[in-house]
Formats: sequence, structure tokens, C-alpha cells
Amino acid sequence: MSAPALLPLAGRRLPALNLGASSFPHHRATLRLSEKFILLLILSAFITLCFGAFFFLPDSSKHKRFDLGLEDVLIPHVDTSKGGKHLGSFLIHGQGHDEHRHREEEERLRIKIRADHEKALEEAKEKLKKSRDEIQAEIQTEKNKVVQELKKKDSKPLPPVPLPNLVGINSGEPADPDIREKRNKIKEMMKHAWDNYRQYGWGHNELKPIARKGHSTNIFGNSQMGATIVDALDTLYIMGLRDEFREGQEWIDKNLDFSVNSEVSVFEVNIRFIGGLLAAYYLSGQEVFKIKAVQLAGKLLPAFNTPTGIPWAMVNLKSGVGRNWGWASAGSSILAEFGTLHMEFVHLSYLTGDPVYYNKVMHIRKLLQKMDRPNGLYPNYLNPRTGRWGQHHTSVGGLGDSFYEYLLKAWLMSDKTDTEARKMYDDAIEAIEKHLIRKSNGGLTFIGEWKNGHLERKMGHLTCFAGGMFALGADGSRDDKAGHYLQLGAEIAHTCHESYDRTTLKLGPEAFKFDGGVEAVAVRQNEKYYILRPEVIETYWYMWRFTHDPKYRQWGWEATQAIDKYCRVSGGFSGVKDVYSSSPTYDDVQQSFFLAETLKYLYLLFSNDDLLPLDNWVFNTEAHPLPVLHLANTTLSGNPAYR
Ligand code: DMJ
Repeated sequence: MSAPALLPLAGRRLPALNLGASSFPHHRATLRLSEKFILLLILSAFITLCFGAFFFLPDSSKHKRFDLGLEDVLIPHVDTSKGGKHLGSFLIHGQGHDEHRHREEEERLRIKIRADHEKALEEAKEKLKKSRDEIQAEIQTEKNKVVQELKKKDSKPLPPVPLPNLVGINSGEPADPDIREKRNKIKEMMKHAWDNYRQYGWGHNELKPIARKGHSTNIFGNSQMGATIVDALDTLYIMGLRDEFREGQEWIDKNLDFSVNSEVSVFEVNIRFIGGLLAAYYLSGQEVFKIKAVQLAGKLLPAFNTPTGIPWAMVNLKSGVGRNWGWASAGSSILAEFGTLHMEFVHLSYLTGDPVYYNKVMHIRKLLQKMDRPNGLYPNYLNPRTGRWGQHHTSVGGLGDSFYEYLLKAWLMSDKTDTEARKMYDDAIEAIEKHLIRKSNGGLTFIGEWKNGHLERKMGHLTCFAGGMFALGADGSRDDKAGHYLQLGAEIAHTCHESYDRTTLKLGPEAFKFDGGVEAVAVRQNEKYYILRPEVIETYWYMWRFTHDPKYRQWGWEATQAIDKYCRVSGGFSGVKDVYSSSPTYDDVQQSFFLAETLKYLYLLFSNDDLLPLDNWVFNTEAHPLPVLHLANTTLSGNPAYR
């Protein structure tokens, strides 16, 4: 027979179907074709049956899946605590009443599975009718929906941000050509500092201008956080160095990462990074700065996890573990460090709508308010475990300085509504005047340091910022003593200028004495250095704004020339080790605050007052301008002072 050869598959499986084929040889091929369909039909029916049996028969793995959370619906009577949760025990009990219930459940499931299956098939059919582009468009719409949902989840609604007039008419450019030239010279110095950092230290925290490489100190931890970039941004912006600003912004956007295993100073990171980022945000409106500031602030929050809520000096950005400086009296935190967070943290709460930052700093304030103060003075050391003062050492310079500054600025920043801060400032300044401020034999007003009941007649370069602070706080002072405080500011400015003028380089030493015939001169070798600090120039600028006495511009120009002559090197600017030596040696560090503060204050000193007017802007202690918050009609959660 040749038939099997014609239909080899069918013939081999079901030879009986070939029986009649030989009787109708002319229909043979047609009949074989029908047989083929019949066979296929039977085969597919068989497969469907097998599949159905396989699919609908109970199996333990399926039930285990339902056990994960639906056991109350599926097997409500089973006592799971006795192991009845497993399918095995359910089936063993599957007699009588239980068996009936079980069958019902299975039927219900089958119906549901069938319905789901049909629905899925329908959807698939519909999908297949659509073109590839239509399907892609649908997927994209779905994706966008998810992104929008995520965004909604992450960000709370933000309050409107007030952006005061930024940089005045004509960018504060002075009409007088001589002043303009001086201002241009300062801008050129900024460019020299930036360009060299850009070339030799990019991404590092600071620059070694002689070795021409990156530099860092322990305050920034052990990672490259581009401190100079962040600190310099607003100065670049104010000076109109927009290309440089954009370079900095790009680096921050792409590289500034806070998930690093690095132990940083909470204070320094706050004033330089958070302050710098917030100012850059307010000036430029670029969201990236706000986002980075908020991210970083989140990393600082674990530092507040102490028994008192007084933060540790240092925190590891990754682990959140905090500790204090080994040198601080009795494991204490430092007044100028935990007391210099207020401005930035209030702005963070304002921008995010999250009161957590505000609450942290208000807690510190409340705690300080309750404490006894020896002679009304705040000691520099406070133990965060016990809440007790450490060594009774009070200073308006290092360790204490910016705590007083931030009391005054909290009041100014709140549009003068935070009267609690103003009162604390007034009380503190009264005690300082009584116990620390003296006139030298030569008639120079100085601010000494209080150490265990004894006045040390020594003033630090850092203390010189206080001249500007007194002037800034004159308006609104208690008993209408504005004239007195303006005068005090002028006297401090004069004393600090003397400390510069009595040196060989016309640059100020780190600390100077008023003792044993010595007046405003450093005595110890290790106090003769100048590290590009801003405080004296800062005071000149505030005094200029409040008095317009040309001597402040004159003094500022003397300092500019001295810096350019003695601190400028081809690779940037360096500090000098001895301001009394005619051949100074360099310390080979270009500090980030030189770009953030020293050059900014100099530039402002030679600009018109409408460049960052003090009615609208308050400068943080690192010279980063933050806008006054007109909160009279706004509620900042948990903040009665602002209501
Ligand atoms: C700056 O980082 C800040 O001004 C701080 O408050 C103390 N001093 C340095 C610069 O001298």
C-alpha cells in the first residue's frame, strides 16, 4: 500500500481510518485531508483536557501562596497556631462539613480564575489590534503617571519663596571711576583665586597654591566635597562671574555626594555648605542648590541625638555617629558651634515645610535660656550628655563668637519679630560690655576673654567681627542706645585697624595683646600669622554701610593691597606665617572663606548699597546672604515666635 506513504503521520497513528479509502481511490486525497482536521481537533481537545485537569486540580504550592495573607478568607476556621495553616491538615479535615466548604471554595476560585483569564485574553486581543506606536504611547503614559505619583509622595507642597531684589540697580556698580577700578581689582583677585583652584584643586576642599594641589582639613572629613566651590558660588554670582558660577553649579549637580563615610564638623558644614547652597539657591533660583542643602541637612540631623539635644561637634555622614572634639573641655560641645545653626535651619524649615530643622534649633535656644549663666555670661563649653557647662571660659572670638551673632541675626531674619532672640542678644551684650570690654592705656577699646573669673587682655582676629555686629544691632537696641552701639562698633573697627597698621605687612595677626605696654600687637610667635581671614574687613563693610565714613573704604583698600602684595602667588593666594616679618613665609593654604567672605566683603565695600541691601538680606557667619523672611502672615509649624 502506498497510502501510508501519502499520509504518513495519520497512517502511523490511526491506521484503522484508512480502511475505506481504497474503495474510493479518486477521493483519497480529500478524505485524508478531512481526517487530518479531525485528528487535530481530537488532539487539541485532549491537550485542553490535560491542561484543565492540571490547572484546576488542587495542589499544595497554590494553597501555600494563598496562605500568605488570605487564610482568613479561604480557611477562616483553621487555628493557625496549631499548625492547621498548612494545606495538609486542611485536606485531612476535608470530610463532611469541611469537605463541602472546601469544594465551594474551590468552585469560587475556579470561577475567579476563569474570569481573570478571559479578561486577560480580551485585553491581549485588544492590545494586538493596536499599532506598535499606540502601544508604546500607552506604556509611556503609564510610566509618566507613576513618576507623577512618586513625585507627589516625595515632596510636600512648598511655601512660596520670597526672592527680594537681588543685586540692585546696575549690579551695585559705583559711579566714581576710582571706586569702580578698586572694585574691578577685587573681582580680578577673585578670578585669580578661582581659576587656580579650578586648575589645581578642582573638587578638593581647598587649594595649596604653592604646591599647586588640593588641600583639606579634618573639618571637612576625609572626602573631596568641593568646599571652595560651594563656599565661593554666591561671591561669583554677585560679582557677575556667571561662567564660573555655572561651572560650579555643574560640579555640584554631578559630583556633590553626601553618602560618604566621612566625619565632618557639623558647624563648618552648616555655615559653609548649607549656608552656601541656600544663598546660591536664593540668588540664582536653581533648584539643585536647595535639593543638595536639604539632603545634606538630613545627614546632619543624627548629630542631635544626644541626651540633651545639644548636637555633637562632629558627625559621620554615613553612619550618623557623632562625637565631640578631643580637646574640648570635659567632652563638651562648643557654644559657637551648636549656637550657629539657627539661620540655616530656620530657612530649611521654611523651604521644605518640614519643622524638624526649626525644632532642633529652638530646642537648643530653650535649653540655653533656662540655664544659669555666671555673671550673665555664656561659657563656651556645654556638655551634651549632662547639660552642664564645662570650663567657665567666655569669648566673643573663637568658641563663642557666632553664637551672639546668630541671636541678633535670628531677630533680623525674622523681620524683627523674633523678640526672644533679640532679648537674649541684648542681655548677652550687656554682660559682655560689663565684663569683657575695656579701654587700653593707649585708648584702644578691646574685647578680652573671661577665663575662670579673670579677664585676659587679649583679642583675637576672629573677635574683630564684633564691630560690625554692634553696628548691625544698634537699631532696635534696648533703651534706645543705637548711638552707643554704633560708636562701640567704630571703636572696635579702629582697634582692629590698628592691629593691622602696627605690623610690617599691614595685615592683622591672629591675636593681639593689651598688656604690659603692648597695644594691639601679637606677642607669641604662634599668634603672628594671617590666614586670609575676613573679620576685620567684615567690620569695615558694616561700618561703611551705616556711616559712609570714607575711612572704611580707605582701610579696606589698604588691606586689599597688602593681601595682593604679600599673599598672592602665581598659584592663588596663601596665608602668611608672620605679619611682622618683611620676608614672610607662606602657609600654602587658600582657605575657602577667602573666596566666600574676605573677597565678598571687599567687593561689597566698593559697591553701592543697593547691592544686597541689609533691609532684605542677612549674611550668615560665612558671609552667605539669606533673605529676610517676612513671616508675619505665615505660620511656621511649632514656632510661636513667628506667629
Ligand atoms: C569663618 O569660617 C566664619 O566666619 C566663622 O564664623 C569663623 N571664622 C571663619 C573665618 O575666619
